[in-house]
Amino acid sequence: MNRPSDIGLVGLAVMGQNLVLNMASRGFQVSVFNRTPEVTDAFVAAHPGQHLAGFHALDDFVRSLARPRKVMLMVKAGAAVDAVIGQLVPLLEAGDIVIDGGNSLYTDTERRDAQLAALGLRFVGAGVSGGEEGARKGPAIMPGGPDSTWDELRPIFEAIAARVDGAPCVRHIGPGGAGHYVKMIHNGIEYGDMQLICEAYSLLKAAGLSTDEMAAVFDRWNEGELQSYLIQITGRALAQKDPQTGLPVVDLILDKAGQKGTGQWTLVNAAEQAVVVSTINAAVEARVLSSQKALRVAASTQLQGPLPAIGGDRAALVAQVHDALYASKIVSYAQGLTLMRSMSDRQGWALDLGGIASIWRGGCIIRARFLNRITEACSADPGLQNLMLAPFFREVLNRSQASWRAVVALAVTQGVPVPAFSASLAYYDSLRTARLPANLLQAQRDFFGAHTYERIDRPAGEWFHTVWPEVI
Ligand code: NBP
Repeated sequence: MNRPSDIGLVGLAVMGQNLVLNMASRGFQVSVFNRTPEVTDAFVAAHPGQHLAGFHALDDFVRSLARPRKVMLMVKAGAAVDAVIGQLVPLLEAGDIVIDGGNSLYTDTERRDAQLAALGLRFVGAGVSGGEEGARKGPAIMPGGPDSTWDELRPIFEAIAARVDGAPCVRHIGPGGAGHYVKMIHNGIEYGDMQLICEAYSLLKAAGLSTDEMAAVFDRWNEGELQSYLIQITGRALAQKDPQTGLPVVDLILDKAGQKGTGQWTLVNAAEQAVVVSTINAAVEARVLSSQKALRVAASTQLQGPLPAIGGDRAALVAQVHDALYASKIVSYAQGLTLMRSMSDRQGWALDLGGIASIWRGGCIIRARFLNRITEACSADPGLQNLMLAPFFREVLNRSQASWRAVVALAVTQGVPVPAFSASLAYYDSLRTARLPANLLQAQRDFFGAHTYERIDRPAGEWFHTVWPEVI
């Protein structure tokens, strides 16, 4: 008989298997269970000599765990999580901990947290980022849930998480659904980063760079301020050749983007709080429009516009696109951080934004050199209202804005869609405009609805109404 297991994991698909192997490789004894028992058997058989114990019956699985029991779920988000919780609850005792490591919607996590707390059980929604490789070699982990669970989970999570400069990429994010919420924002930001990179690619392509030349550009960018996992894999993806045709694989991939919903969830939350996340919004909508391939093909023969063919100095264009990408990325992160701050205030979560940026430096898809700068900016000014006003980022934006404008203007005149570049630039310009045309908007509102307005020559909070001429 094995010693009691340190943790149990339910759900042996790609993420679950790799997390288990990660835990076992750190010396933890892990019990595993999968709805389809053949999967459990095959997994355990494929990894002899590891600290693994497979079970076909959930009660045996639960009995094998050290107390307080820690059961981590890596099953499909949604109904499967509720189904597994329903089966586990009668087998658990007060104080046991259920961890949902999937991409669950944070409101579901809040509901489950309350449901289990009422039964004396502890529930932790933990965002796990980094895909298959991250799960195996070290993900970024964003656990929420009650404070009391952190001491219990910390040794395991710190051991399996990615490390950057010796620090593990995990920290207790906050109570309830805070962990899954922050993972959702991480994914929203990931959508923005990916779309911005695709827009840069689209412009370079329109300027006639070959796929290999673009691969070299991304490789070079990965040596500088844009250094990040997504820039790195973009270079690698562009360089990849199809073995059958010898053509670049990217040229053979259908231009229809998929999505699983975390980007849309971010938009819904932003709308609920009236926080602008225009870059993420543009990224989500770009995926939606990409998926309407048949409509786009039909429209391409009916709606007129220039056929993109960007001439001129290529090296200069590459430098400008670099600046536009970096500046837009800063805007996207500024928006994501603003959204997290707003939610933190609303929920009383006390999110540590600098700390969150620091755990995103390793393991996860958006890992990037510049996250250090976000951590620095947040610690230098904990009350920072907008990342774009932190000295480091303000300086980058000020020095990039001319190139950024040139790139967006060029894209517009050439008919190259750059929704995320242009949404980011519009946010930048709106933020730096001391007097927006909302004076006219207020006049319109007062005209048709007597909504009243404040005046620039009177103290704030005094409201006025004009008797406007009648319109028939
Ligand atoms: P999937 O999301 O594909 O889920 C498959 C697992 O869920 C299998 O173990 C399956 O068991 C189990 N399952 C299902 Br489906 N319905 C069940 C039910 N009613 N009762 C019990 N088990 C059930 O796996 P994944 O791709 O490894 O992802 C796991 C979680 O991690 C998801 O929430 C995902 O969004 C998240 N995530 C994934 C990635 C990634 O790169 N894949 C990255 C980060 C986070 P079966 O074998 O019996 O069908």
